[in-house]
Amino acid sequence: MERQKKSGFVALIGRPNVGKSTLMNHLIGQKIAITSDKPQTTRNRIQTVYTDDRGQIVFLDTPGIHKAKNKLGEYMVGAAERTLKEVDVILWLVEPSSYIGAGEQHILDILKQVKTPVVLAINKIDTVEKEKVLAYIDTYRKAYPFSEIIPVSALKGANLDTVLEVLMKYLPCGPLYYDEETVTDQPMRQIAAEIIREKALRCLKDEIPHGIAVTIESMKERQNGLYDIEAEIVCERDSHKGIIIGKGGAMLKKIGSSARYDIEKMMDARVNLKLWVKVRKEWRDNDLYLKNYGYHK
Ligand code: GDP
Ligand code: MG
Ligand code: K
Repeated sequence: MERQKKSGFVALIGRPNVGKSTLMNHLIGQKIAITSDKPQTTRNRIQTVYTDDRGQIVFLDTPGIHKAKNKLGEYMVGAAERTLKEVDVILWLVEPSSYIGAGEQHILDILKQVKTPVVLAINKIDTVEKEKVLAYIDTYRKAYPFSEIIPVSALKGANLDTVLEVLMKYLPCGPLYYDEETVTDQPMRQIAAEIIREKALRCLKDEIPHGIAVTIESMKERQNGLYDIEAEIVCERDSHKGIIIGKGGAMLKKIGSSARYDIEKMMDARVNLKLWVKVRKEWRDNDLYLKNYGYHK
C-alpha cells in the first residue's frame, strides 16, 4: 500500500529583504517569486507549490509583516496576519543576529497570538562565521517555543533539504491541492506586473522611493502565439515620471526590454510589451486607488 502523502499550506514570513523570494525561487528552481534588494517588492501574495514524492507544500509568500506606515502598509499587514491563522505551518525567515530588534519583536508578538507551529530559518549564514551560528540559535530559542530552528542560506541553497523535511513533518496527510506541474496559481497578469515592477526598481536604483505600482492594462494572444501586453507604471510625482521615462525614453526602454526578456521566459512565448507611465498623486494613501490596483482586504 502506498504511504499517505503530506499536503498543506506554509506561510513564509519575515521582514522585507530577509530572503523570502530567494528561498522560494531556489525551492522551485524557476523565477516566479520576485527578488529585489529593495524591500516590499512582493505586495501581493504569491502561491508557490512544491511537490515531491513525500507530498506537496503550498507556500504563501506573504508580504513582509512590519508596522504599517500608510494604507497600503495596513493592507499588507492585515493580509499577512490572516494568513498565519489559516496555514498548517509558519516558516519565519530572519537575518543572522544575536540581537532581537524591534521588527522581530513585533513579529514575535503576532506569533504569540496564533496556534500554528512555527519553524524558524536563520538565513544568510553564508555571510557569518560558523562559530556564531549557535549563539543566534540560542537567542531565538529563548525568545519563543519554535518547533524547529534551522540555519540556512537561501542564496546558496544550504540546508534547504532540512527545511523541506521539517515542513513535510508538520503537514497533515491529505490529497494534493495542485497538479505536480503547478508552480504557482498566481495569474499570468499578476506575475507579469511583478516582473515589470522588479525591473523598474532595479533599473531606477535609488532614484525613486517605493511609490510605484504596475498594472497590466491588457494582455492578448495573437493567432501566432505572440502576446501583446500593455502595462502602466504608476508613480506619485511628475518628477518621478520624468526619471522613469529617462532621457529620450532611454530608461523606460531599458525597463521594458529587461522585463520583456523575463516575461517571455516565464510565459514561454514571444511578447510585445508596451509600457506607459502615469502619475497618480498620493495613491498609496487612497482607498479607491488601492482597490483599483487590486490590493483588496
Ligand atoms: P525578500 O524581500 O524577503 O523577498 O528578500 P529577497 O529574496 O528579495 O532578498 C533580498 C536580498 O537578500 C537579495 O539581494 C538577495 O540576493 C539577498 N539574499 C537572500 N538570501 C540570501 C542568502 O542566503 N545569503 C546572502 N548572502 N544573500 C541573500
Ligand atoms: Mg520578496
Ligand atoms: K503561537
